[in-house]
Amino acid sequence: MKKTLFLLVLILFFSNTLTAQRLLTSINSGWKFHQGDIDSQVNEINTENWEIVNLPHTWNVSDAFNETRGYYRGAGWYVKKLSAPMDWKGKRVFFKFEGANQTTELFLNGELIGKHLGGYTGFGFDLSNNLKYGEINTISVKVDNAHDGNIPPLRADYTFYGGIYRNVWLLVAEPIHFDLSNYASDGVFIDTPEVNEKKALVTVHGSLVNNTLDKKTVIIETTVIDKNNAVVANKSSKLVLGPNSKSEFSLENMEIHSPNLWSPDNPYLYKTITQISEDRKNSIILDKMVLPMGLRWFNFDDQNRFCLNGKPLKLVGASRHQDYKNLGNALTDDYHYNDYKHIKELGFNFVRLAHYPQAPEVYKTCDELGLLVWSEIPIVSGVTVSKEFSNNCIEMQKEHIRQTRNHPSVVLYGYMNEVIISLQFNRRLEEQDRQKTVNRIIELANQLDDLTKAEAPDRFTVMAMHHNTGYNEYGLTEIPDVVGWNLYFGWYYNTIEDLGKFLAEQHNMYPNQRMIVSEYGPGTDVRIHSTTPNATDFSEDFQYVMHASYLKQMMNLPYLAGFAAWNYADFGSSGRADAIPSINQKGLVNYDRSEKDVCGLYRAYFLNDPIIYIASRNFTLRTGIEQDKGTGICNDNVKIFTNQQEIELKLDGKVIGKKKVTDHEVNFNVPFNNGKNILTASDNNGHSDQVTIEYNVLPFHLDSGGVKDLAVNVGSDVSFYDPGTKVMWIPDRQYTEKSWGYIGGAPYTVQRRQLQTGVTQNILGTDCNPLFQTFVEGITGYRFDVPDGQYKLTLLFQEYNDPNGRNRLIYNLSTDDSSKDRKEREFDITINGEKAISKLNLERDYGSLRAVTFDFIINAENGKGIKVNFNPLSGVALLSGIRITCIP
Ligand code: GCB
Repeated sequence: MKKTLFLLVLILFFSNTLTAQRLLTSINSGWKFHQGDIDSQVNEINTENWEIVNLPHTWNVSDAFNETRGYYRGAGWYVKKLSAPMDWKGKRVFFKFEGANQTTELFLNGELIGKHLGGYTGFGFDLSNNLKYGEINTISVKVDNAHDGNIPPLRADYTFYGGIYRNVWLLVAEPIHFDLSNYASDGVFIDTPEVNEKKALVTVHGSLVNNTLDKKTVIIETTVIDKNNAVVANKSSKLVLGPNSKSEFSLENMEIHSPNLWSPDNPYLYKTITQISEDRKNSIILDKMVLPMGLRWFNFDDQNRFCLNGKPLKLVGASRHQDYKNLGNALTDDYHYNDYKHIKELGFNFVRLAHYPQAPEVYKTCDELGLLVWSEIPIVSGVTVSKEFSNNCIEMQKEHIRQTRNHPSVVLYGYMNEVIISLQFNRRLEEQDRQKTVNRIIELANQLDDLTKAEAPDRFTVMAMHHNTGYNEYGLTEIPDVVGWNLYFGWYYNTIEDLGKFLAEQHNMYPNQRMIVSEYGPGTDVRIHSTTPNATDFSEDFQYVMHASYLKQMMNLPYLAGFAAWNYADFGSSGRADAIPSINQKGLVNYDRSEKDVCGLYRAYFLNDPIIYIASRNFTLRTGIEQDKGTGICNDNVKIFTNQQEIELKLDGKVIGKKKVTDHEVNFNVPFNNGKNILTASDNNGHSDQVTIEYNVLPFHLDSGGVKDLAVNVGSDVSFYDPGTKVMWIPDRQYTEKSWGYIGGAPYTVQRRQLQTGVTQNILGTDCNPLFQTFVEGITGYRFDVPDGQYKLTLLFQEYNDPNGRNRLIYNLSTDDSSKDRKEREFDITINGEKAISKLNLERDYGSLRAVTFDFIINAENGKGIKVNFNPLSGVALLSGIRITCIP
């Protein structure tokens, strides 16, 4: 028996030498590219002055992030020469695109070969009938990312980068081959109709194409091998293929005993090798498809829990967008791989590929690493009531499923995200139209659900919904197998604790509903820290608070099948004006994948290896005010995330305390000294973590001297660190004697869904939005009671009145009308009694929403310190930031 197995393996491996088979080559390098449409016939394009680019490529790498609103959405052309050798004649030659956004037309030697709609699924064009063999051919590809009301997504909180942003492949197959025209799928499908600990049944099916003019008899054979290359199942059958025909095949119920089950802890992959050969002795292999296969089964139990291989498994994960700092969405495979590897390293077992099908590498990686996948098509925020739109959605879902269903990692297929949100925010819509749209959404959801179940009967369907009663009222929650709730309690609305209440209510109303929290998390900027974190301040501290509470609540709800944090990484969203413009900052990691401290919390929750993590990696330079005069010590909180029971903290080798851990977190009040402070946290088993914090302890009173640089984030209670200049802008305060602070006025706040400090508009001319977005309005003075000497004084301003209104993003859920009806302001500034600026009118002189900075060299004399006065001539004065540096 062993001998036969060995022989089979040998045959399989050496069979390569006996094959004709397909050629698969990437065609990524050296494309000629032109942004814009062309004004000539396609066969007359002159590419002489075109740029040369490599794929993956997008044309929106910079303009989606610059200060001008919007980004290029239109046509772009790519041209490439292709030499087609004579021996390709009679074979099938395909160009396969893994994805291009969003409509793609391919021309061969000037002739249109095909068009594909949709930016996130793969597609292929058959060039065989039009190629000039033995000659150089010209491939011209027009890609267009202009808005198209009939192609989803219509509107969403992410940037729709245009271009051929995924790999392109040339595929040359023998005249007899696996079907290449089945929605750009493998053409070979693996089903596992039965899997349990004792046995698995595997069925491999698909279609064969005979492009010859002859009737052919072929053998189709599948061999399943394990990781040691041992054959564990094999089946073959003979097929007679008519001339120029397509025939289906199915090799059913191959039995594998005691299968090695695939799971996040054991992502064991078998290989299925399916090949076509002619039915004669020593025949060569005509086509061969090697596909990884994972054997597992999953379901939801009667308590709505997700179960894998018979055991409940809470789905803990994150969503991920496919873009990256300075690359847009044009990522090579390694970037995709690294992201999912990182996600796995954070302790997750689940990913939501929001909001669209991702690159083939992603599914492959998830199979290999053991990440359970929710994959979806991008019907985001709304639909167009048109036949074309619905048809495009249906085609997209078919492509999506056929291209990904062989991946064992995929357990959930989704088709809509917050699909009624546009209705909620479109108050002008007539009732009749609203109803029409709702009806269409329901109809389309049902169609897509049926389609998904028909295409992938062994997966569950899912839809992501936002906090809105409409989903229950319209019956949308009853269509998919699983309801995903995108919930931002404590960020966009209500309080953090309302999360659990909402889920409990929903569970009481619909006790059989399977639920996943499919999004949650606050916007977070690692430059911002706060000792009083609150919603909308973008501090890392608020990110811990919100994630910690959500985690605790979600882990304690047994009927909640799982959750996915929004988002694994910060991502491009050109309409946003958060702390970093054009970026949605809800990531657990930054846009360049450097970690935010909250990653430590997830590791502590979900990894088994000992984790001790001092949450201060992005806050190692701190500034604070001496607690009591003359002590030189500043008490500050330090948070530690851990999966250990008890943690001891030392400062410079001296024990600060030892504390029991609750909910994976422990806090210490640390008496920091001016200068370097070494913190060491350890458990009782010798595991530890160490961080050095450079503390700048400011004296209780300024008049005693010693302050060289004092920068204040005026109108804000958060500190802002500018990594460019390395300046720490500390929280503001009202003036008290011998110290510093503002006089008159108040920090600007606006009541949106939450009370927000500052404006949520992009500030031009700076990388430091948070510094300028917050300010004191109505300010009359600012004082620093510093000793005599020469100083540089810097004043920071911006005018928030935007006469053109602003492009509101629905996800900001903001009702900011602060710019309405405000009088133009004009004010004088005096410094130590001397007029420094006359009639400053920011709007008139600089325009609104622009960072304006003034430096002054001044003297503090006669113990009077520095006094800045703001004297309004019209309206009230404001100030965004102030800094003094001592000139030695
Ligand atoms: C949502 C959307 C997602 C947004 C997110 C946010 O509910 O589904 O696309 O990016 O909120 O950050 O507001």
